[in-house]
Amino acid sequence: MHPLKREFLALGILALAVIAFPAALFGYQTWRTHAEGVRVIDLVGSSPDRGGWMPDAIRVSVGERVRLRISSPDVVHGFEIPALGVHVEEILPGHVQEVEFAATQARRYPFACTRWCSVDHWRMRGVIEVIDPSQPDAPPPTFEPPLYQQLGIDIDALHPAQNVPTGRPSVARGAQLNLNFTPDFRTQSPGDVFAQLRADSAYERYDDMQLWDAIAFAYARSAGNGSIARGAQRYARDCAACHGEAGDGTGPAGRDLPGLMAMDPSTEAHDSAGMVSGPANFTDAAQMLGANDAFLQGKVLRGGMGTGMPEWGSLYSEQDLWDVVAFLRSFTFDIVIK
Ligand code: HEC
Ligand SMILES: [Cu+2]
Repeated sequence: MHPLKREFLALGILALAVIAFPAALFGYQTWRTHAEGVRVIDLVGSSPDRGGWMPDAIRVSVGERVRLRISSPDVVHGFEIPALGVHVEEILPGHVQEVEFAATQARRYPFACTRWCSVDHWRMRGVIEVIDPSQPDAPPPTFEPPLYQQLGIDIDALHPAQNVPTGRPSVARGAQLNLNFTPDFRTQSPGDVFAQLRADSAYERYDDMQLWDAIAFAYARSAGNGSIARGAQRYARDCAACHGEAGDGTGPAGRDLPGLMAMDPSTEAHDSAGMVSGPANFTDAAQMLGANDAFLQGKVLRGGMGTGMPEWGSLYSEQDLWDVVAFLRSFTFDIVIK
């Protein structure tokens, strides 16, 4: 071959490698995206101290088919868009997990990591904003105010019960008593119910502990086994790292949280300035029995606003919130979870 010809050939091959191959790849990807009518979005999840979700805000249109290609450069994460029923159990470092969805409603869909990937894990959240191109300025959907607001409850106030049982109220013992009352625990705290029963002459022959047992039983019955069991799973996944497996507020991720709100020094962990510096202790019977379910649900829904208690209202359904609240009662009442 003539040396010049050889050079042209080499150049030709080089050009093919430099231009044609990437172009073909690009073309393939665009073809793949468009041919299937799917918009592909890469989502990278790192622990919050390394940046969290990137991107953490995604904008798509109503009805648009979206494929998320999720990967992790550091540790194992999970992924969830609760309101769309999208759930990925595990995102292993170095692997790409794909999920698809199409949202039919124009609204914000928060998403989150579901694994305790670091102490700051609960900050690993993002949002998918679904817009309707034909109505870009449509007002956001209105929601009914949560029960604690409707009842005018101050969820930042202390709430000790007037009376505290000498032992742990037992659902099993309460069942034996066969007392028939069905309080509304959403609006009445167990302490309120106790005060009413104690003031009622019909219950004179029962001692205080018996009344508490009966209240524990009435609570377990009204919440239902399924709700308490589902709440137990959520608690283990989302709360135990701060509040502790035993509910005593000593979880590893609960240390060194900002404590901006001074509560009662006798009931909560405090820093040197006397501020609340730790997660609530659910084995503190006085506080728990003095709170109705609307209070507890409100706190979980809204969060602590600066105390380190995250808000869960954007990720949990109404039922999820009541479930986890029902489970919190098992730290005060002796409930067998089936
Ligand atoms: C990052 C740590 C952290 C996580 C995770 C966390 N909490 Fe908390 N939580 C706190 C702190 C700190 C407080 C105390 C300050 C406050 O009440 O805002 C608190 C307070 C609360 C209270 C108020 C108790 C009372 O008597 O006033 C409830 C109820 C509660 N948490 C429930 C939950 C539930 C349920 C979850 C899981 C879905 C959860 N928390 C997850 C840190 C956390
Ligand atoms: Cu995480």
